[in-house]
Amino acid sequence: MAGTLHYLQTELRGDVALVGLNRPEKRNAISDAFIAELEQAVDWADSNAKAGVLYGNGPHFCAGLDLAEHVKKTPFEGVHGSRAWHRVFDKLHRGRLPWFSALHGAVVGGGLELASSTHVRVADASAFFALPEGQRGIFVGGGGSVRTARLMGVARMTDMMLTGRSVDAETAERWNLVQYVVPKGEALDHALRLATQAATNAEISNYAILNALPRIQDMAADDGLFVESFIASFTATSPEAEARLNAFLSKKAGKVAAPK
Ligand code: 1HE
Repeated sequence: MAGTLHYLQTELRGDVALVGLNRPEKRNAISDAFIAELEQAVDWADSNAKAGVLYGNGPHFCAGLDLAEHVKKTPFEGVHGSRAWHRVFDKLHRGRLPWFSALHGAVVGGGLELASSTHVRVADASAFFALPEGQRGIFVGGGGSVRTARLMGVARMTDMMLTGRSVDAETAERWNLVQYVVPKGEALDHALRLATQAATNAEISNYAILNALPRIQDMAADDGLFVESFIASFTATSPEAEARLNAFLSKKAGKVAAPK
């Protein structure tokens, strides 16, 4: 897989799949062919890794939808394009692996929708976030109205889309768009460290975290508690859980550390 794609760079680092957006001359703008390759890369990562890191080559993470390609599409082609983004981003968001994104420079439009499909976002101090769809005469089409709106809330997303406002990394962290802000140039290393750590978790726990938490959030409280009890019991009775619990009880597993 490594080196066989045109728009993406893939590499395995231990149990972590690194996927680099690699169309820097167009600021990693996402075309149909780009989305098709991203699907291949996610499938490859699912089969070969226990966690993934997404990052962008060049001065920006991602400029969003390839507007040069989009302007030539019919409305129905646009629908199919949007549905392809949904399918691929859903593979990221509710798939097998925890995905970490390393963000720098522009994280805009579909680039922010892509980042919203990863589970943990690490921004460096150069990152800025915007949803310029309103200015371009279009709407979000890569799952932003579902995922990005759930992260920062509808009021903030409405403001960003109506006013074209761009927000910096610190604001994005306050708004729950990203979980970490690190110095310029350090996002990839930081995301890789986090992914390496997550890759050591029990796979069944990671799967439940990725697939159950967002679904339970969308349920009524009573339904969520009921579903939670079954997932808790199912994961706790797995052989891997038994081994990990016994390792702790026999003092062979690490304790929880206080934050530094
Ligand atoms: C592009 C794109 C693109 C750059 N589609 N070609 N996204 C946007 O509205 C963002 C549009 N882009 C920008 O605002 C800027 O390019 C950036 C702030 C991201 C970067 O600025 P800069 O100065 O580093 O680069 P540049 O000179 O503007 O761009 C370099 C080249 O990339 C240039 O092409 P060139 O042939 O003149 O060299 C740009 O035209 C090209 N380029 N961005 C196509 N997006 C599923 S729905 C999602 C809806 C959306 O994503 S809407 C938001 C679209």
